[in-house]
Amino acid sequence: MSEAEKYVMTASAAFDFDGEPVSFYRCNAGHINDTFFVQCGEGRPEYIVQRVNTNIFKNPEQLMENIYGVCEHVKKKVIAAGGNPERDVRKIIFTKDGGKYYIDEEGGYWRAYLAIDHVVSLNEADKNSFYKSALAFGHFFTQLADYPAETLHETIPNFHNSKSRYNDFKRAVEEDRLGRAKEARELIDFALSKEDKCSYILDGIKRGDIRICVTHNDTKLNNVLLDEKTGDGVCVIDLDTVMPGSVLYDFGDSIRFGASTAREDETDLDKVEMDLEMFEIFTKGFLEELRPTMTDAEVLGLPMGAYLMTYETAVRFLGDYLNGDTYFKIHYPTHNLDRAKNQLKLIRDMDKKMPEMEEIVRRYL
Ligand code: ADP
Ligand code: GN1
Ligand code: MG
Repeated sequence: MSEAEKYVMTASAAFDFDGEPVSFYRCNAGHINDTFFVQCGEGRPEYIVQRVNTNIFKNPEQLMENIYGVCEHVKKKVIAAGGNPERDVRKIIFTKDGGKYYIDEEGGYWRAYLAIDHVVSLNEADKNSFYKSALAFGHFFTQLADYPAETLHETIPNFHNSKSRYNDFKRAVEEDRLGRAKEARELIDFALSKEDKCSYILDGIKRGDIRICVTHNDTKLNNVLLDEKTGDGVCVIDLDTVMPGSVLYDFGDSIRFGASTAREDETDLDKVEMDLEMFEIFTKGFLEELRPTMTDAEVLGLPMGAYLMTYETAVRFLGDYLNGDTYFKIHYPTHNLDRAKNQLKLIRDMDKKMPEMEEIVRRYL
């Protein structure tokens, strides 16, 4: 039994569930938190119980304040549009004494949500689900367009600052704490050679033609729940990184994950490519929702958004490998190295396909 599993049932008992928790199973999809589905017996709702990764989210109180604010805001939009506030937005469940967290005896922070029925969270995209995810993430962005951004805490500073990601990576290479750099020299040199690309979004923001809005910042496909039958977007989840950012971040991260022809940790790199048809499908859905509010520079910048979100993820995986795997959950010793190789293969492919990606977005000008 893992460290977190020891506390799932005690933590669950602290929340104001409809029924008493009787069983649980772990969800292995996310790389950050410990996530469990908890059952309360026949005919009772199911719940998501999560131990927050406080190694990463240093201020869980502020984190939950953000999430509560965002969920309440989205809930109002859902109700105004005649939607279902128990399904179309994450429902936070409080503890029996009204708190947003249960703290276990080792200081672990636990929170709970209502689980949503008849939905899927996918790790690989097909055309329909990818298109629907684009509409869902685009719609979520719209729902937050009037959210008071200044009230959001920065849960992870410089989260999508590509330059600072580059610098963190360079530092990890220089420190080479575990002597792992020698086995990844070629990969490291390739990653370091892309330094000049890192200022693209930052320069646009400085010029004012790329706006700062409230963004999700972690829009991979498994962070949106889709209806199991129709594939329609039901609810955007994983709100830990909702912070001010650029629309290019949300577009880019979805492309990085969903428009790849293989999973993020596929080790047969011949299988890893940027699928231009999927790129086009996502672009269509995303811009159907968001084009009217976007600047031309943002539309033109979408391919670089995809490029930089992939690049950031690559150097974060590789940096984490060099640092001794302290950030992302891994399932075997070289998992982060394999993920980095995979993401950098996608970068090589995008280096070739950039003209076609640019051609696709130009149609929306
Ligand atoms: P992490 O930060 O670790 O990615 P998430 O909040 O994204 O944590 O949760 C991890 C995974 O748990 C998600 O990718 C999704 O597959 C699953 N999950 C989370 N909440 C729900 C939910 N309400 N219904 C169904 N699956 C969920
Ligand atoms: C993490 O939390 P999860 O698994 O949905 C990470 C993202 C990365 C992603 C790579 C808070 O997302 O930034 O892009 O892994 N989340 C955080 O798969 O760092
Ligand atoms: Mg997640």
